[in-house]
Amino acid sequence: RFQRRIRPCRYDIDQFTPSFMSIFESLVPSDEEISKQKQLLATLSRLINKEWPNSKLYLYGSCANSFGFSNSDIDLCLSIDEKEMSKVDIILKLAHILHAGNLRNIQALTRARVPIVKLMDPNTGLSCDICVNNLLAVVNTKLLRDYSQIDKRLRPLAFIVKHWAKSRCVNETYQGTLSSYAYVIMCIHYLQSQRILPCLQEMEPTYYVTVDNNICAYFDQVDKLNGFGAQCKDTLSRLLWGFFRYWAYAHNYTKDVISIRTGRTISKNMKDWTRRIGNDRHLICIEDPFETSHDLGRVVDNRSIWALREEFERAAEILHLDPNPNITLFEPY
Ligand code: 3AT
Ligand code: MG
Repeated sequence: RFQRRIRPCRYDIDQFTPSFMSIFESLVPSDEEISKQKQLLATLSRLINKEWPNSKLYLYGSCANSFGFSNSDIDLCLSIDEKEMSKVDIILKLAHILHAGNLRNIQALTRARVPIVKLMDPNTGLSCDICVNNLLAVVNTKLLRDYSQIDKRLRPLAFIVKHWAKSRCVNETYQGTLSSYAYVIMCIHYLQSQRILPCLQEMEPTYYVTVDNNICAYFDQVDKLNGFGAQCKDTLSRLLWGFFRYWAYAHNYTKDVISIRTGRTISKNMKDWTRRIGNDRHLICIEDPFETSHDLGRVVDNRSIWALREEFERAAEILHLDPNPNITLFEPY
């Protein structure tokens, strides 16, 4: 059913690039919003450092990886070395510290898979989640941001894909579809396959950290890679079409794992991701770049895999045939 369709190619696809670019521009946060985020980070750091002078607060996720929409919540991570305290105790104490500052709606969610404190800052109007010692997320945030600086087509591509996923309700991990983080990795993989992006983890490392026994090393002097993808002249709309065609017709769901760590696909066999183990079904396999035993597609189940693949196919068809792909692609599900 997902056989490759042989059709004449569409010659006018590039004409839609300006309209996709304006959608991208409408989603990007303003400078004012970014300075509010920094202000909130400074306020909270000051408050927390009074109590824990050796701790450090990091921005991570979409507000720091360059793939964040305007008005999204802020993700923060508190790095702290408190051997005597459990994560839950740290969360509870953190909530207590924040109560003493002028912050609102403070909630400590200690039973969540990743325990967090939620809060709202009345000065900036921003809401945020603070987790504790989740440093891999801080490092993968940096990797994504570094990739976005190499070729200026990655950011708009990932924004449009995220916007499509949100409009079509396939960006909901609790319903078996993929996280924003997974979609950005899928975009990086596609651009690596088109030689628009290099594979930073295969190059001589200039950045090196170890987090919870995971070695995170890669070439991070991305200013030296300017012009890397210049050979390929594909515009945004052509890349979008290629991205969806890849996930609709070209990816081998039975055998392959996408891996931006290696810059190619690797076999499910090699990772022993061929059977269901517990809740990990491995129906669409997306290797985390640092936590390599982690399949970002593990949330996908027998039902949602078909919903996802139908959406990839719909998107590919729209980009192929629809007279107004810049509108139809995002029609609410
Ligand atoms: P939105 O704009 O909020 O949709 P986001 O970039 O904040 O997107 P997520 O909410 O998916 O993305 O994730 C927030 C960050 O948490 C991104 C990444 O640094 C980390 N992260 C998310 N999912 C995983 C995962 N499965 N494994 C490791 N890190 C993850
Ligand atoms: Mg988020």
